[in-house]
Amino acid sequence: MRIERIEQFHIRMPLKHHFETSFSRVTDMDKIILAVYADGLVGYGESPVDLDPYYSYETIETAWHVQRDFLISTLLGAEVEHATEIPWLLRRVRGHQMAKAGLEAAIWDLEGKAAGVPVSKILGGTRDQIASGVSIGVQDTIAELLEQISDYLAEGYVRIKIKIKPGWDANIVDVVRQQFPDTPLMVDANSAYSLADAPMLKALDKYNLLMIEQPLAYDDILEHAELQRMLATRICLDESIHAVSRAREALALGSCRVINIKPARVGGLTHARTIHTLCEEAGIPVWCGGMLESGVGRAHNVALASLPNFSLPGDISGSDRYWEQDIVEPEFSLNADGTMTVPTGPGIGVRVLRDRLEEVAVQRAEYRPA
Ligand code: OSB
Ligand code: MG
Repeated sequence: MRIERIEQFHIRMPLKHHFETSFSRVTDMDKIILAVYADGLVGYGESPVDLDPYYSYETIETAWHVQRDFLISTLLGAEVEHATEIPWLLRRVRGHQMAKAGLEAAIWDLEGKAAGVPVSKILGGTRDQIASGVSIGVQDTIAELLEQISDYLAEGYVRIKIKIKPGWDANIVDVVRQQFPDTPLMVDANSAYSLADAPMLKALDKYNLLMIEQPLAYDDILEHAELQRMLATRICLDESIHAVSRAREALALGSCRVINIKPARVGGLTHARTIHTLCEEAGIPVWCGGMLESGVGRAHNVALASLPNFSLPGDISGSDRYWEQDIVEPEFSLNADGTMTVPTGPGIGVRVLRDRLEEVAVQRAEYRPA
């Protein structure tokens, strides 16, 4: 297929409930949606960048710029047979993984639509349903946190992740565990600690957590290996794994026993699948993380999570956990057993609501070959 036209949308949707991590609190979600046109079809992808460079160095503005001035100009007019060719086509631009991933995702959708096959199947997915967990931010009070946990468990979520930060960590886990002794529970520190905090992290061993996500620096591999040797609880890496090479390093050094794969963080679904398989060969389970994506990014995440080594519940929650109305139909929703069904239609398998997309867009641009 020949890429004829590309659109960018900066969308903003108010969150039902603020989301606080160790690095920020957000009340709206801002993301970039890409529409790529070829052979009379349109494919959609999402770059789940934030307004600020706190989770990653990429922001809405850097991704918009790198896409507009470098990536989109490379893709327009290009003949592409498979989405797996995209990382190679875009290799001249270093880093900017999320900017690249949104474009690659749109081409995965296009490839699926052209072939009449779901993206999950092209990727090699084997599951019809994926297990759904929920990631709960830092709250103003412990009572609010406990209430949110009970509400999400009542809805059917099969795994609870709570965000921790200095002052909201072992004390909070202790209260949560008293109230929910058997719930599959984990914590995510988003790089809030250093090796000097090893005693507090070691003290978490007694709470039977599924794992501790990204306790140390956002780009660290070495100190996590040292910390993992000190802990009984598994370490899961998120931020540190921003490329296939970083996964190889972490596996070689024993920096973690689980990896959270976010396709956008590693440069797209092609690289995400490679990491999935490297981990499988190393006996390391993976799960699919989230970046508060709209239904477009969520659809790609669900497709990826249908691969066999995604054996732990991920952060892929129902659309209604985030906002009043999504930009796709049907919305992603939880089944009674805490699973989410992998769409079976061509491409991402959900329809993008064009009117809704335009309604939530705060900026848009369109590009054609020069
Ligand atoms: O660290 O996993 C994270 C959201 C934004 C940035 C980083 C993270 C998260 C989440 C939310 O934990 C997961 C989701 O529900 O999308
Ligand atoms: Mg995380």
